[in-house]
Amino acid sequence: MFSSKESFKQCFLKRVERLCGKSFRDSSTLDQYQTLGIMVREHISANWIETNERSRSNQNKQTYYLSIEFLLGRLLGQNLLNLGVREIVKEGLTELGICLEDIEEAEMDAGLGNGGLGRLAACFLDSLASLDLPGHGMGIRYKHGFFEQKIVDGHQVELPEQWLKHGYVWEIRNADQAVCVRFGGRVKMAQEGGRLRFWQEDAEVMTAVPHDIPIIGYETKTVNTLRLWNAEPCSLHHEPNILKYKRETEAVSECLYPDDTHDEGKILRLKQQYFLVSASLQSIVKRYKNTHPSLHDFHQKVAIHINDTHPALAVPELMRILLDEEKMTWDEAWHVTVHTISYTNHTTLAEALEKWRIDLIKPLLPRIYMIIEEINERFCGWLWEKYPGEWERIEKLAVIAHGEVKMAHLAIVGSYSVNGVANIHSTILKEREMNDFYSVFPFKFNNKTNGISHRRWLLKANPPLANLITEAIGDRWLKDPESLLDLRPFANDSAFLESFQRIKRERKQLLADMMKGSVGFAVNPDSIFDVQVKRLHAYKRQLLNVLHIMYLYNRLKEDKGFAIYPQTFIFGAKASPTYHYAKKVIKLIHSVADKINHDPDVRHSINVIFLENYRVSTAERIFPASDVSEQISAASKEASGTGNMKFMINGALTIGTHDGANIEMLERVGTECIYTFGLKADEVLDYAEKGGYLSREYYQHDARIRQTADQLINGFFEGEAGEFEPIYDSLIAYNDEYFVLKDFASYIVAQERIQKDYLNKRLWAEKAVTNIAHAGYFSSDRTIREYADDIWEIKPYQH
Ligand code: 26Q
Repeated sequence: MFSSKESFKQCFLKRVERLCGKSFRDSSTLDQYQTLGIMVREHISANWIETNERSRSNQNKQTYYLSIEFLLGRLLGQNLLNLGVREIVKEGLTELGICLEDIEEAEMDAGLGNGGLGRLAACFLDSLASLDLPGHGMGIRYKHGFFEQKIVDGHQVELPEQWLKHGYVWEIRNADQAVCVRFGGRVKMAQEGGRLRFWQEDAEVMTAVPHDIPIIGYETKTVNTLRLWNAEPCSLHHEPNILKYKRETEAVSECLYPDDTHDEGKILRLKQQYFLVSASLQSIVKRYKNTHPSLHDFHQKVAIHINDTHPALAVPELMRILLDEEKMTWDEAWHVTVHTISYTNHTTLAEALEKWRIDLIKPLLPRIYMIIEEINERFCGWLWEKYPGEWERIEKLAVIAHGEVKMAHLAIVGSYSVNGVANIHSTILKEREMNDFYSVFPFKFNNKTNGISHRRWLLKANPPLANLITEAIGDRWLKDPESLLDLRPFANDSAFLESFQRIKRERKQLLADMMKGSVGFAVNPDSIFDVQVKRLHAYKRQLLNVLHIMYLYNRLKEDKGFAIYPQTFIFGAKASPTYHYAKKVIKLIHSVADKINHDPDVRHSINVIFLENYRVSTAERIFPASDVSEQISAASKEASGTGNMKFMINGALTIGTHDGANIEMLERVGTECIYTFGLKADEVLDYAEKGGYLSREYYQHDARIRQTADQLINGFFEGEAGEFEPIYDSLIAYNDEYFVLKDFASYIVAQERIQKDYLNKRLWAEKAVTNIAHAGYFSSDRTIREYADDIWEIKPYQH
């Protein structure tokens, strides 16, 4: 059906009518999208079946990537590209008077994630399939993904997201493979054949129904699976109040939790975590048992990866299955578990390290809690032998302490590999945050620097730039991203540079057109597009960016001799609904934007734009249109960052701190091609250990800081009095935890370098192309190869 334009057209016309029950003329864009989706699904079905059969046969070792988030975005366009049929489809549709891009726009984003961690999981799935590796995702089919953001009078308002409202063509509901998940009840125990047997009684049972999404590799026959679990009532469960039971069950897969490091732990979140883990492990074990009666060699055929600690209950759940259902001894079960599970840490922020109070976890998961206790006791006993008498050290390492279960400790003790997501992050884990564990298990710790799917973030998001690159160096980079290094000589090639500049200008124009609708005025596409798009969080320091804009405004107003190259500052960010400080920063961005964009003295020099409802599909338009990428976290706080890589591969230059993967970008492109500034990670951490620095001194001694900080509270912004006081206080009264004022002067200098360099358009383009040439290392293909070789020990399918 995709073999030629003609056969596609015929097939498409026929299918629209059959599937939608209307004439082609009357079909809507949504009808056409759904038809095309079904055609793609049918087209790949033989390969999906084949990949599935191979994985069922358990000949190849399989990896399962457990994640509470998968931020897929849209799939149609990427699937067509990966199948190599996008051109045929596009031309065929054009002849039918339809624009493929319009059809692609009809797809809702699958936004089952907050940010970096969830999008990383999605990029990993693309790379696994594209490298023919046997790796599958497992997650939750949230009815509502990450909230939809509306801005009302400069304030964020959250609306429920509805990605399933028209159904979802990419999923197959496999009710026949449903499993039961049990909560609560009592643990029963009896002697049986010389050993203790445990089982649960009076538990609340729910059904986990898998919805499988095919993950189509780029120009390969591999079609892996993302299995998303839906929570549904179970006929086995006897409950007098059926409506209450139904409501409570469905709540488990109702909503994605915001990454709310400020919210108190919610029992429902714990339920979600166990639901994901228990359903996934049961289905993995079931599949393994098709071919292997015993689980003694399970770890040789199965690798289970936990994406942060959210699925860390995989450790006790696998133990439960091996002990209670497979009747293994503790030592056998522990050997299999620790050799099956591997763990990635994504943060060192103390407030983001998960802990669950015993009084929450014990009644909800009584058998799991017993097993965690046993793990803890054995681990502490082992530590006691290793460090006799060192109570303090043992207490720090324990899995259970002070009435709480520490999920990171459980994950480290119960796995064979613990990795950070960029060199500096892994070093901080080893030398500081997890140093005690590193002393105990040095062999578990390793680094896997993050990567992005270059096929989504360049090939799909920026076709003209992808074509230009292919014309220059051929298309090898699509499968071998590090061959983008072949572009290096083109950084001195005038024709190439001019084409690059033309494409960048076109992408900026498109973004300006898109913004016009929402911001109400035409942004100058020749201005510097300076962009910060990411979750809103104090450590990411959107505030530093805003204070710098306020400083520029003040200078432009006060000094008529001061001129700058026009710069448009673009923000996109969602704030967690209960994170009040973050919401104030969103309001501040709007207040600054309002003032500047309406001021005839400055609006031709600077503009400030806030893009509402930032998500994967808008990100795909933003990166190609950016000149400057803001990666300005307080050093040591951003584990890696992945947005930085998406900007880089689209030829934006980074202004950034020595943090996360920025450092590895700098190592590749050199100091001339990246604008670094600010404290180093060690400096930040050393200050933090001593209780911080004296921010008030910076306020007193730097007039630029004083002026902008005072403007937060002195009526400079009309409207609600005292609105930005909490921001002012965070800087002055609470000692500026994230070093905004300390890095301020250095940030201004870096911005001034940008202003100067941008004047030389040719030099700027050379730097941009150098960045693209070195971006191949940051492809998730490289990252996934490293996971496959060093952690999971999996090999590609031989088709
Ligand atoms: C915290 C407490 C209780 C429950 C949940 C959470 C929670 C949930 C989600 C904490 C953190 C997250 C998400 C974290 C995240 O997205 N981290 C980012 O991961 C990226 C991929 O590795 C990195 O590039 C970013 O640096 C990191 O911030």
